[in-house]
Amino acid sequence: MLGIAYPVFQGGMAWVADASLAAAVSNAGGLGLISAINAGTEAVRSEIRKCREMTDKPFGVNIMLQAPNVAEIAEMVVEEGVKILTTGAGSPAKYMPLWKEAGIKVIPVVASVALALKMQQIGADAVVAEGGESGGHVGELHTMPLVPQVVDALDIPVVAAGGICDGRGVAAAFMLGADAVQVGTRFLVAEECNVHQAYKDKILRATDISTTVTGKSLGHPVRSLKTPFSKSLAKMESDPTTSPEDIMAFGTGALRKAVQEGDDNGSYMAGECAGMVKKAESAKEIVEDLILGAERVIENMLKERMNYE
Ligand code: TUI
Repeated sequence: MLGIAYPVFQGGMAWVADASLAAAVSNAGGLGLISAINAGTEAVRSEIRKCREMTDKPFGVNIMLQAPNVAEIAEMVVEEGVKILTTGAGSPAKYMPLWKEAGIKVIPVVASVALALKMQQIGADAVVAEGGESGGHVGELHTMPLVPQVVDALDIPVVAAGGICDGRGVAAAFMLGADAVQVGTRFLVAEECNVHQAYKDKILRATDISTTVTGKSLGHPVRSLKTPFSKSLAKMESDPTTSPEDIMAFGTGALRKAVQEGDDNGSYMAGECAGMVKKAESAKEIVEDLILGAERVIENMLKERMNYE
């Protein structure tokens, strides 16, 4: 459907996923995605043009639907001839006619069966079913129960996301019925990923219990690394004298500060599998490890687990 060699999407991580990372993943045979949350519509336009110079392979753009300039971005991607879109943090229903008219493959990220069904009904080409193991804005369900329920409910392809970080996770996603996977956290440390070195170091040092979810009280649950910032945020949320506006103000701009400045008062969004990310590699090495690792465990499974000769 998308013209990619391997069923691996790179997450369209806000402030992180630029032309450099997206082109590297697409050149490796996966689907690179540029995040449209960035320094404005024109900056995203220029990343799209840059990416096109860096790869002749398919790539896409991720649109975060709560972005203030989302209507402008929705038009801009059509003008730029973008062929593949993913969306997150809401329903893209309003923009569907425009994008379908332009022949764009639209792949919304969903966190429930209800939204997945609605997306299929309004013409989505596939969905990404994202579990709460993911970094960033998360839903309530987790990958293991979410993916098979979405697969059973839909006729269109399903991409599994949330907690997938190596070949075992890719194989597990296929076992759940997914047609492809989306991986974010592991690409944070890719050589072609332009986040601040302090961000990469925090991911490389993370353990299994290094992430936490804040923002539930605001209706914006976000998974990030435990830092002084996340602890302050959690404390504000449990303090009845702190208003939601104060908490919002405290969180505003925190992701950008982490990504660009490596600031300790930033929000280091990351998935639960941060503890499995042990070394910096090229995007190509990551894509190959995901695919070859999956092949290896799938091939050995019947022999090792089911006593087949
Ligand atoms: O969107 C994401 N992950 C994100 S967006 C983001 S940007 C941000 N920046 C600062 C603060 C907070 C966020 C960081 N990470 N993932 C896709 C995703 N979409 N996960 C869950 C959902 C979702 C949840 C509910 C999609 C739709 C939905 O339904 C609500 C509705 O409107 O029906």
